[in-house]
Amino acid sequence: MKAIGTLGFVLLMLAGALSYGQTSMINVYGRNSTLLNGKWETIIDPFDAGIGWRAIYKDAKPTGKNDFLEYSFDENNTLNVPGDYNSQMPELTYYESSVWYKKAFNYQPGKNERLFIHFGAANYIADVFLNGKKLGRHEGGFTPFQFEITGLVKEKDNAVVVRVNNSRVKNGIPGFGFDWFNYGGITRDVHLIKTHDVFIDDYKLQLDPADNSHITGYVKLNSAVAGKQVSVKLPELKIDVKVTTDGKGYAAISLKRKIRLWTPDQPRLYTARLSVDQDSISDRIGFRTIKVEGTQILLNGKPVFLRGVNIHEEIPQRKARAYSDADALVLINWAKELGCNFVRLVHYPHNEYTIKQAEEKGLMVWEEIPVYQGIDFPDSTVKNKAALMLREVIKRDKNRCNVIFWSVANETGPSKDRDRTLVELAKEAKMLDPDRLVTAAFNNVSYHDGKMELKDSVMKYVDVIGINEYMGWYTDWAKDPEKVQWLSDFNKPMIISEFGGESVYNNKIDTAVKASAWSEDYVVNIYNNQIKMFKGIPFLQGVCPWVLVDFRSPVRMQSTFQKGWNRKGLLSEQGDKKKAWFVMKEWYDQLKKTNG
Ligand code: GCB
Repeated sequence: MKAIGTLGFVLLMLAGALSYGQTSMINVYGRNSTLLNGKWETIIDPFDAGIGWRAIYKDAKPTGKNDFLEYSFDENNTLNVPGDYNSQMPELTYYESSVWYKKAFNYQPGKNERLFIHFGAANYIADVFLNGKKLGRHEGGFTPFQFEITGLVKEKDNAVVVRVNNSRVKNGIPGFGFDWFNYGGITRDVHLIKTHDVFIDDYKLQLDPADNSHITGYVKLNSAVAGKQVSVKLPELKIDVKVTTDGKGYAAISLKRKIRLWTPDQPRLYTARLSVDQDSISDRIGFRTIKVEGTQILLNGKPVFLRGVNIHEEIPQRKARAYSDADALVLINWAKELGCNFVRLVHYPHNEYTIKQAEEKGLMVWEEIPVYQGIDFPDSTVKNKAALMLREVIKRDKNRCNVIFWSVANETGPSKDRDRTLVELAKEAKMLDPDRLVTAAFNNVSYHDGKMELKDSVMKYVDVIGINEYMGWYTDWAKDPEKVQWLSDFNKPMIISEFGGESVYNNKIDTAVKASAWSEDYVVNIYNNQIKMFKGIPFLQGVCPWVLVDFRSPVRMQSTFQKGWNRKGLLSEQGDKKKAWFVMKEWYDQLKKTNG
């Protein structure tokens, strides 16, 4: 493993002190695991009264006739896991507080077996208990965590109790305010993972950035045992080798093969199987390189233009957070239909199904941590929380070859504390994953006399600059779009990571009512103008319309058109294609023809 620098070490230590959940082992879906999904019994606790003397986590039962317990889990009050709680009961629609969950399970331990409980994500703070004992806490709504429960678990009637609280917190990531729906609950799969004493905690397999026929990487065991033989097999490449761990339980992998590279047109993946003793893990791995050279982005050594779209993790027709493979398919298929080769998954790490569907279908991915507008940068805990999330998502997804960017922020206003935090996060991402690109979405271009100037000292520290600009919507054009001149001192690729405008599906221009706002034609005009402008930006290497589909947002309170929805979707909340969809699709189809 690459040595971690002092900064990394300090961040890891501090982050460890904040979150008592263990960082999740990699690739739960490729392990010996069972799902603990389904109906969980629940208690709704708006005042957080269950943590004090009521001690809901003890899951107590009345001991006699005069024992009037003021709570009880029971089979008549259940919620589905995975799934946000807001969409499951009308009275929870705008709920932002605690819900207690309980699931009973039995377990037959095997010899030398270890057991872990693993949560794909719970928004925002989760406190986890097993049989009345606290296992720990995890903060952050979009990254995985786990607890070892070997030795605590019984053969019968185990009760895992989780308090999930989705209150927005000032020093949270994200902070108090954000433009999406605050779905709370156990929003992703829960697994029980069985391992043996020694198991593979982490691994990486990738292409050497300097040599397309060289697979490099490592395997890392859960414990620092030397001399363990780890088998690495990729049958389609006729790889069947053994590597031996050093005193840190780490073994490097280095193999020469002729490989068919992963590309958006031919997203080739290879089955990989790693094992040590009786413990094994399987994955599907793709190989590609991603680099920046001057103002170009090179995929497998060739310049690529990113035809993207922004996606939130929501199924609008269900007014719910997306959580399953079927949900992932809906979102990813829409992006494919639009002609994309790239998706920006905003503004937080999405579930693994989505990343994998994108990988299989040939979509490159921008992953982001929720360092969003309104973050409380002066609070000293904020940087550590953000660093921990970054570490959790990089650990989880570093083998997904379609992930090309780690984004450390979206639209944060410059200040000493912000600058320091973002620079450290960018360095941290590079240190943890040196061969991927680091980016961030900035919104502070200065527009004057028809000139757009990239201005943010942090731009120096990212590989690719993302710019969110809303010309024609939040900002006036002031000049013909094709004449807008973009200026950058950075000699780096730029992506327009957001642009667009709001319209209601089928809303025709009504000039009698104010201007022509909220109409589809108004937004078509924005898109046409944007495309005219894009054609003249020399260092532009990709665009991402905001946003694939209308999404729920409590801050969108306009009562005739928005009604609680951000209407900048290319699709309506029912999936109807708005006119702007066709503008984008036509341009993307042309680009594909000319650029491949
Ligand atoms: C932005 C934000 C995005 C918002 C969007 C909007 O710049 O990054 O989260 O939803 O603008 O619609 O205003």
